[in-house]
Amino acid sequence: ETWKAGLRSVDADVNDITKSIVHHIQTSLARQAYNIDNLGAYQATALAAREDLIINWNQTQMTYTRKQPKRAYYLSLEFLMGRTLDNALLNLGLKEKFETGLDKLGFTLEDVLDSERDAALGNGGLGRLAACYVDSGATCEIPLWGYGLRYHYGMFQQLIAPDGSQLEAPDPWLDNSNPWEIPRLDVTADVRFGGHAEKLDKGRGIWSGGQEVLAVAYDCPIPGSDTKSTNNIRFWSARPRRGFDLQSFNAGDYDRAVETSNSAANITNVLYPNDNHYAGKSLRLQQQYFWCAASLSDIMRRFKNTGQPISEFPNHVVIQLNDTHPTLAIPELMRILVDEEEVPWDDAWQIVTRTFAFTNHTVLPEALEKWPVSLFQQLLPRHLQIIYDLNWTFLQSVERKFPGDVDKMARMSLIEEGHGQQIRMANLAVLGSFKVNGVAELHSELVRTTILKDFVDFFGVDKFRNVTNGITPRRWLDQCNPALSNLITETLGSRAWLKDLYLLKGLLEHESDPTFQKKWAAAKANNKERLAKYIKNTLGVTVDSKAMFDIQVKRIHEYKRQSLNILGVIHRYLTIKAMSPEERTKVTPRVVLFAGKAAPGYWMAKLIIRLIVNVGKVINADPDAKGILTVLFLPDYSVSLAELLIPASDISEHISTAGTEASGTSNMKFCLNGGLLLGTVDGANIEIAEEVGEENVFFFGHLTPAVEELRYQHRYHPMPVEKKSPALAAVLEDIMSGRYGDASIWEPFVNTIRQGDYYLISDDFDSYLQAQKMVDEAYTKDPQQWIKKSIQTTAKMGKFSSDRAIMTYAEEIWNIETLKIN
Ligand code: DL6
Repeated sequence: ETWKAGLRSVDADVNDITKSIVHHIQTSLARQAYNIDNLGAYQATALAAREDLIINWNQTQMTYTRKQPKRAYYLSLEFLMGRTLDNALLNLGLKEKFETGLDKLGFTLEDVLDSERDAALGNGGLGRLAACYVDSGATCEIPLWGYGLRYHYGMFQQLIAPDGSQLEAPDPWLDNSNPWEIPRLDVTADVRFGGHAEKLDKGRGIWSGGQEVLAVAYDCPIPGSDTKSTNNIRFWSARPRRGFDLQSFNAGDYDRAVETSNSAANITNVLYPNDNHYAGKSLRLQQQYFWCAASLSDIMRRFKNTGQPISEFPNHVVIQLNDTHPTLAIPELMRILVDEEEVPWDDAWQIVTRTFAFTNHTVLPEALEKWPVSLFQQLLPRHLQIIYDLNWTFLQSVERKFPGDVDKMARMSLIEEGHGQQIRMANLAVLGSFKVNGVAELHSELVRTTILKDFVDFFGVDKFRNVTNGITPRRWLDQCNPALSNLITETLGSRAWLKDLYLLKGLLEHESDPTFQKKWAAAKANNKERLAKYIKNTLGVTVDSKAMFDIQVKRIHEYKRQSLNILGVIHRYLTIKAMSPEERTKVTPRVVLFAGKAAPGYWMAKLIIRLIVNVGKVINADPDAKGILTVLFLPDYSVSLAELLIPASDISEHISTAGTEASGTSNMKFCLNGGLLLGTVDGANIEIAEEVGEENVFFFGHLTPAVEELRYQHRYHPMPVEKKSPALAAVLEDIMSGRYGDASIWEPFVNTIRQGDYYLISDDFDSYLQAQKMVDEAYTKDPQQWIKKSIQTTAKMGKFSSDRAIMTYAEEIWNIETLKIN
């Protein structure tokens, strides 16, 4: 009834929409329609669209309450959402009508969409994956909620100083208010820190004292595409339990009273800007516990409302742990069950181990979380007792299975012994979960055979599996690339491909049709021009949109080897410099684009950015390279910038040292948009090649099994770069010549390659150049063939929809059913 009583559906009238926007300008924003800027128009439009989302949201939640399906919860410290308005309008099927409505009011939808600030509550792939998964959950009508933290400051803003260095500025993204969140000031949880824990009989305990912090819920509706199913991410914000520390206040110590309230609110202040790197900060542990405790209390309350006995918990609830960050949810659920619900210890452990599933996202040792026992003792004394008790029983069973294998026991223990004991979160996550998965075939295999091998021996291989990542085709094609999306829809005759990505295969019928090829090329050209315009507006640089666009965008990390790319660029530059003017006319013109943030404390990554910027400056100013090579670093990479860059690539680079990139997801985005892939045999690159055909990707470099041996060689039998790769030696020499700035600046970087070369730059350099040569030839010699490759690539990307990935979780891990919302 509410639905019919005046809210829009897909057949809404444009006048309704215009009225609703004006209504929000006047009443929600308290402004006049004739005196409103783009930001105001955006806010009013968002509020108008939100009404539709909320109606669907209510309907969805009501259905869940009535039908009590088993529900999945995705616990992720990061949700890299980007902008919401465009996505919401597309999913509601109302984009065109809003466009017309805004036009009537004198605004362009494009300007209005551009006024939205990105919600950057994540670092990179892991957080963006979570955002794609909730989109797919709603689209596939799965009862799936996300739980996260409402950071006041998102991912820092990246600025580039005149000398090329990265500078960081805060991202107070909530300053203009956030129309997409619904504060639930009545949905709260008390979260305790510190105090002391006492053990009672039968494993039970009491935890008291310390400081209590209040978690307050903010809900963000997640609409599915072309369905009423609208799920939720519940973000927690920290508040002091009482406004003040009353004791200090009464004692006249006002400053101290304010400090307590500040320290509580600090918990959700800022997102830690580390990607694939564990920093061990106490506040981060507080964030993790705050979020796990609030989420579990919420989940438990909802479960109890069903009236089911506690033993039924795992039949109604499944919790996916996005990496080890939410591992504390395991001892927290134990604590709730044993201490609060008085469930016997063994029964409680049964419930816990039927509730959690764990996704590992990296095998890099520097990313594995280990928390000092001393910190736990101070902040979470009861959880420490629970972990010790779990470990005691666990190690006994290891001993029974592998008698006398003390090394194995030491490796598998939840506690690492050393100068100070540390808690191994990955071991705890595996012990407490019924399934563990990696994020691409190769990665899952490496998880099974390296970091978790002992656990595979102990639990059996069935507990360990793979779910290859995916991306949502709604945002990553339909929304970001309307030119191509429209062409695909026109060619396939409907938009059904957006919810069944395998339908893209239908494009293959047209791959040789010159008219279709022309249209395909025109869409790419359009996207390149759009990007060139952005570059002109932001950097003041003119790039030739007819040149090949070669793009590498991702976090800056040594393992991702932006260094290999820039060294290759210098090689290209030196080759051009050595050519005659006549020879230069035969060079395939290239625009090489980089973007990505370095963790503020990652000195070498920041030096790599500085090198890229300075190499770009020299090349872009050199008349010898004019028109054939342009190199740019685009500052402040974000989801929105990715939406502009990805559709414009001819070739994109995914060139990590083999075995280091768990999956990668931008590789999928580029290929879905018809960009070809240049990469190593790593992560999801391998499965992309399997799907699109090896003839359509440019592979190079050593394979994973060779890596260990090569590293051994570097350590014990180093070979001078001059001997291994004269081409690389010439590049390093050029850097040290001072052409790009004083040699002393770059020396530490050059030394990483000359000494140790952990990421195997010197081993892969020549093969990289060879692959680049093949890219040049393929692009220049037969442009039509290139277009065909591009069509084939898009057409064969069906597997990489996050709908496929989320359905695999639902059917094969969560054992959960879809639920239609009427
Ligand atoms: O699974 C999402 C994403 C992968 O695509 C990347 O390959 C991987 O590096 C990333 N992993 C992390 C791990 N960080 N932590 N913690 O971000 O996950």
